[in-house]
Amino acid sequence: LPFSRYAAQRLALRSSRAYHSRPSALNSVTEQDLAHFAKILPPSSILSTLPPSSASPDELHQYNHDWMGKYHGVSTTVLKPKTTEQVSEIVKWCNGRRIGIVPQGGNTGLVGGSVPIRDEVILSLSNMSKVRSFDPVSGILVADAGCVLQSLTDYVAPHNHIMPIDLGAKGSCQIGGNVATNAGGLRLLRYGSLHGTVLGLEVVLPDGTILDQLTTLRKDNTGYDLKQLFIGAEGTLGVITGVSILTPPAPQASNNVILALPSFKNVLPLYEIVKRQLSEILSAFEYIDRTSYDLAVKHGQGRALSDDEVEGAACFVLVETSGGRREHDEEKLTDLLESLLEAENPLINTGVLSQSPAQFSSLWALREGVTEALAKEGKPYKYDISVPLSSFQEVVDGTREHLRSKGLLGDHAVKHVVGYGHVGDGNLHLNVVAKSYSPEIQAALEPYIYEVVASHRGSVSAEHGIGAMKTHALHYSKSEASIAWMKKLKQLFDPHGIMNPCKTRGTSLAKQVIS
Ligand code: FAD
Ligand code: 2HG
Ligand code: ZN
Repeated sequence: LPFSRYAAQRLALRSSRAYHSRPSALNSVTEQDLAHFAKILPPSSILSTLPPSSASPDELHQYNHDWMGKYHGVSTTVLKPKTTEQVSEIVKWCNGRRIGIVPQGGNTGLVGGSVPIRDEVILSLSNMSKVRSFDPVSGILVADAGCVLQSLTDYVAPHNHIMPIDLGAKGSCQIGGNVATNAGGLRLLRYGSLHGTVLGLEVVLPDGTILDQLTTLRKDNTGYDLKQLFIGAEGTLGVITGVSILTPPAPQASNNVILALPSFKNVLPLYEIVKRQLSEILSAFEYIDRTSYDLAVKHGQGRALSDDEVEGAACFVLVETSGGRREHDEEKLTDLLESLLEAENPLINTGVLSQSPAQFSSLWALREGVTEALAKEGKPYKYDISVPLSSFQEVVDGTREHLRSKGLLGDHAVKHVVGYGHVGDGNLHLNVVAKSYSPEIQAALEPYIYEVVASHRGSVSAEHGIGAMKTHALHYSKSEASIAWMKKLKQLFDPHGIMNPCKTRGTSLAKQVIS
């Protein structure tokens, strides 16, 4: 569709939406509720500002505020169950009393989905952190949802396995949170999405029913694959309490190289060559523009390349190989580098090959550390979008020019507009780093960016989800029929709207919590 018609259709949809359950229909936690929770959980698993607990609001701060400091809730009560049965009892009670629940993992989500809109109960999974079983032959791991991703990586490592997912937040995010957001991360190119690697889930439904789908079977075609509904549902359909996941064998050899490019135009032809030459050993192809690189270095993420190496670089690509034989992989990578550098019109200025495990990690840190660097530089507005690869740069430059035209570019307002991301997955992270969050910048960015995405028939959320941030933007990427069926499913699973209210298909209320 030409953009104007497409946008007009979308706008019409927007005004026609009605929601089943509004947060105002939900109740606040009372002292009586707390007394009931005390029958389910020991005192050490309840944190509440209500009597008799009387914790200070400071003690609840880390649960009420998100990783970016952009979304804020005012929950009075955090519950930390240890067992699935306890989760079930809590959820059943909240359903009967119409109390909203926000499931919370590591609280590293980037769309405001993990913190309350108002004063919903926060159900933290962090006390559910046991590995239930691991089969070193099949590589199938069954774990509590609250296991931290890094701890699972460490658990399977001695068995020569790795987790199929890896991301910068691995030290804090939990496997349940990863599944709830269908997190993508740095290994998706090689191992695919969690829709493929998750074999089974245990979920507590909004009425307290424990849905045991924790199978360890690779193949099971007995009817609907219900677990898929909870992967990426962002806690709006139930609480994930257990995860069965296929862990791949650890590669025998991993190498990486960072390539400096004179222009973004060279990224796509480079990707084609790299795919062709490295074929089965290519495991990541990640992009960072020059400003992202400079900010990563400025804020201590990874070791800077030398002045010669970065001279004239407009952007960088990090290529990783994972294979079965070190000499074979190194030879392939060296051949690739040689052919790139010796080409008549080289696509790259230079390439830096890691020579040790420390250098390997340091090169990765330049890419993985961008998110943290941007948070140190200012207040980031994050747009994780799917658009055609060829448009990555145009979208970043267009946004910068748009902000300039509004007089918002400069140290007083927007300091940087940067692009980085997962080229191999067609996923651009467009970040706008501001001095502070402000209504003027927000109004300049939205719906501008969503309209650009819609004009490319792209996705407003490639991997981080909808959360509280994009509830009003779903229609830019989903058809009216899709949204209608999402609503029907939500109504079916959660007729009282207690599970993560106002998220994913929420109300404009969600916008008001942005500071
Ligand atoms: P939370 O932030 O606690 O919650 C996220 C959502 O899931 C919320 O809606 C919450 O209600 C729901 N939820 C959490 N646990 C459960 C549960 N057990 N049952 C039901 N619902 C639940 N994301 C990517 O996709 N790729 C990346 O590469 C990536 N890199 C990141 C790097 C950094 C430095 C940071 C800070 C974030 C990054 N993220 C990335 C975003 C975030 O880490 C992921 O979305 C992660 O999967 C969230 O896990 P969590 O345990 O922190 O979940
Ligand atoms: C990444 O790919 C994460 O590094 C975070 O998805 C992206 O900071 C972001 O916007
Ligand atoms: Zn990402």
